[in-house]
Amino acid sequence: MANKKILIVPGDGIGQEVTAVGKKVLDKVAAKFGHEFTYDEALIGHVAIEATGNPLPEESLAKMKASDAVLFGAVGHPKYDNDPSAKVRPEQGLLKMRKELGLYANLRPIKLFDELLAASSIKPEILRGADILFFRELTGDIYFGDKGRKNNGDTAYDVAEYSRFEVERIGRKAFDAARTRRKKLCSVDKANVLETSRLWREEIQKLALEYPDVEVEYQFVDATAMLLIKDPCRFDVVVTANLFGDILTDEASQIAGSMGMLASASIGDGTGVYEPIHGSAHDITGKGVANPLASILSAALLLDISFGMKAESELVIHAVDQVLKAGYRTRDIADATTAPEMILGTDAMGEQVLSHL
Ligand code: GGG
Repeated sequence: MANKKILIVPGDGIGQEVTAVGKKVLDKVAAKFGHEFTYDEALIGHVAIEATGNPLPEESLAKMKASDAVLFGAVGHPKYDNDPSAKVRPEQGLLKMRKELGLYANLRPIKLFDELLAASSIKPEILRGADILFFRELTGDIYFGDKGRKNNGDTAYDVAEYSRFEVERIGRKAFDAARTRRKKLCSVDKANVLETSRLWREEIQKLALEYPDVEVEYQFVDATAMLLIKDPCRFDVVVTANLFGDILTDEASQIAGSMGMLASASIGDGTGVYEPIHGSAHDITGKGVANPLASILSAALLLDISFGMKAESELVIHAVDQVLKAGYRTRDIADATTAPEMILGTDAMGEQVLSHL
């Protein structure tokens, strides 16, 4: 039995809807295993800007630091998309949270549940057995470098920077993970063009000497984008920079059937943050159709990584598997063969998972 403080940070759009379901799953797990989970809530993103003018209020940050883990939803709002001049934006809250909590490693498991082979746009014979663990570096790169305008605003710049220690620490996590899996690591960069990528590759090559049991390959990001679709099963652990990881994992979500299936764990120096890789999806917000499985699977990662509760985490993943085996789908993972009555909304899908816990 364990006492744990979990901070729920729903954020914007469908983040609110899916995080509520993720929390119910944590509640049920606590009851079943005799744990005591206590919860608090905090604001981030657009809802935080509306309430306080700040996308990550100090109060939210303090609560995050004081928690054992954070279950997070999403940030974003369409009103900023067409307003490039907006100085305060929801995503600033997300980046600040990562930096302040030292969350330099973002783990994104791309796991295809067999039942969803038909939901993917990739051919089943290419896809079957795909199981990739991405390590996206999360506190460096072009996201955090100097940015601005010059030449009277007619020229814009974003500077990409990496230091050796930043590559070494995420590289080490990726190599360690590869050792527990199929012992293959692919390091993705653009070393034929970018200086940051050349430093990245140097550091990974140095680390590789410490892990002779791990087979390492180096790929350029453009080739990786192609190989993920052509031959996803060739990959085991993939480690890459912030921007490349952001883009490649959205692409790789199609291996798992939908963005709505992909969970993530952001870890590093402090409190771990667990969230779906999808954003706020305002086009479907309030309609009750968002897929809650990424939030539920994020809760499973939280139990495993932050609390060391392996059995609890596996039970949640098994429950998701059972629900998919029974044929239930949200509309993003339904296909032409799914009967209309098997297509569930957010809460009904959550209830199905809860019924298997
Ligand atoms: N749950 C993920 C989320 O809110 N994504 C929105 C976003 O702005 N993502 C940018 C990033 O992950 O760097």
